[in-house]
Formats: sequence, C-alpha cells, structure tokens
Amino acid sequence: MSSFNDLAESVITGNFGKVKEITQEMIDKGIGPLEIINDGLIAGMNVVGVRFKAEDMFVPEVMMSAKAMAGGMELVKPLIADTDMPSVGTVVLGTVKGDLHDIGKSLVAMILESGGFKVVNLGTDIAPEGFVKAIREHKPQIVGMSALLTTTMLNMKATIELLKEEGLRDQVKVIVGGAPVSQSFADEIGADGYGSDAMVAKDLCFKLVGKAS
Ligand code: B12
Repeated sequence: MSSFNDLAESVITGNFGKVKEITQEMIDKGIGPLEIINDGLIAGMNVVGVRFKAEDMFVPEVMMSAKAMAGGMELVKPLIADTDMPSVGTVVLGTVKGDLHDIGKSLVAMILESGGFKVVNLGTDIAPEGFVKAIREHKPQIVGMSALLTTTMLNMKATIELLKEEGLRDQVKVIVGGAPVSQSFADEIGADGYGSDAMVAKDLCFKLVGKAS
C-alpha cells in the first residue's frame, strides 16, 4: 500500500502516471479525498514551491509536477461536494487581448489551485470586456492578467481603465505578471500587485485575501 509520502514524492518528481495510480489506489481503499489532496498532492506541491524558490527546480520540472498534481486532482475532485472544498478565494485569470502565450499563466493557475484557490482560467486573448464579464459572473476577489509581449502589456492598463468605468475596480484586487511586466509597470498602471513567478503569485494572492500561505 502506497503512503502519502509516496504520493507527494511522485508529485515532486512529476510522475503523472504514478500520481494517478497512487491516487486511484487510495480512493479505492476509501481514503478521504481531502486527505489525499492535503497530505499527498498539496504536500508534494509545497516541496516543489520551496525548491523552485531556492532554484533547485526549474520551470519545466515545476510544470511536470503541476501536471502530475492536476492528474491526481482530476480523480478526487468529483468525490468532493463543492461546499466541502475549502476555497481560499476566487481568482479570475487571463492572458490579455492580442496575446496567445499561456504557459506561464497556466502554471500560475495550477499553483494557485494547489494552494486552495478556485481559479477561473479565461484563456488567452481576453479583451477588457471579457474580464468585466467574468468579474460580474464569478465575483472573484482577485483578477490576474498575464502578458508576454511589450505591445500587449498595454492592454492591462486598458482593462484596469474599463474596470474603473464599469464601477468594478474597488470590488477586486488586480495582479499582473509575465516576462516584460515589472513592479514599476504594475505601479504605473495602478495594479494592486505584481508577481515575477507562480510561487510569488501564490504568496501575493494569499496576502491580498488576508490569509497566510
Ligand atoms: C513559448 C513562446 C511562444 C509560444 C506560446 C505558446 C503558448 N501556448 O503559450 C508561441 C510560439 C505561440 C509564441 C508566439 C509568439 N511569440 Co513568443 N515566446 C515564447 C517563449 C519562448 C517562452 C514563453 C514561456 O512560456 N515562458 C515560460 C513561462 C513559464 O514563463 P512566463 O510566461 O514568463 O510566466 C511566468 C512569469 O512571467 C509569471 N507570470 C506569467 N503570467 C502571470 C500572470 C500573473 C497574474 C502573475 C502574478 C504572474 C505571471 O509566472 C509564470 C510562471 O513562473 C518567450 C521567450 C521568453 N523567454 O519568455 C517568447 C516571447 C515572449 N515571444 C515573443 C514573440 C515576439 C512572439 C511572436 C510575436 C512571434 C511571431 N513573430 O509570431 C508570437 C506572438 C503570438 C501572440 N499573439 O501572442 C517575444 C516577445 C518580445 C517582446 N518583448 O514583446 C519573446 C520574449 C521571444 C523573444 N525573445 O523575442 N511564443
């Protein structure tokens, strides 16, 4: 019988097949889904987070871990009633208009989910109106925008402007990220935060919803 440690270790090594196998084995043995998530999947991802910060692990490995974890989550999620799933908060996430880069944003989405956030991933090429629609529909605490092009990062500003016009700016915290984006750019356009990578994004989101990570 595999242990939570084995499951965590399989997340850390990014072994998608093994994570699915152990998760299914635990489900079949009647172990609770929240235990599997917290003591196995998230426990592994927490180690990944620490190693990534320390530069002992790099983006491709983190993505393998995140994908492996998502494989396990997929199996346990149907077993959890929505109300049982402790949600830290809701984050609407999208790559801005004109921009099709989605690897970094998806990594941020997976890491936030692993931290207990509900993430509404809008995808790429999202116009300011798309963010407005999603805020009205999902009522998130946080809106995250990603941009990888110096030309499209200007659409972050356009989105914030539209949020103001629509009277939504005070209802959400806005965070931004992506290779060309910086803290000073975030300040300039009036965002509430900037995250240089997915782990920083997670810490930032916890801070913005007033909870410890
Ligand atoms: C992969 C890639 C592509 C792929 C995208 C595939 C996909 N599904 O995403 C494809 C081939 C489609 C592509 C296309 C183009 N690309 Co491109 N692409 C890249 C490349 C090589 C890697 C990007 C990446 O995925 N990095 C890995 C991820 C993990 O890192 P990341 O995105 O930075 O995300 C991290 C952080 O930034 C942060 N983060 C990201 N988003 C968010 C959001 C929030 C809220 C927070 C808090 C944090 C956060 O956390 C992430 C995880 O740690 C970069 C080079 C580079 N070094 O960035 C060029 C690059 C971004 N591309 C570039 C260009 C020019 C293009 C094209 C215009 C090329 C062309 N002539 O067609 C097109 C544009 C298409 C479009 N309209 O978007 C340029 C941009 C130049 C510039 N300064 O504007 C770059 C920098 C390459 C270069 N050196 O010239 N590209």
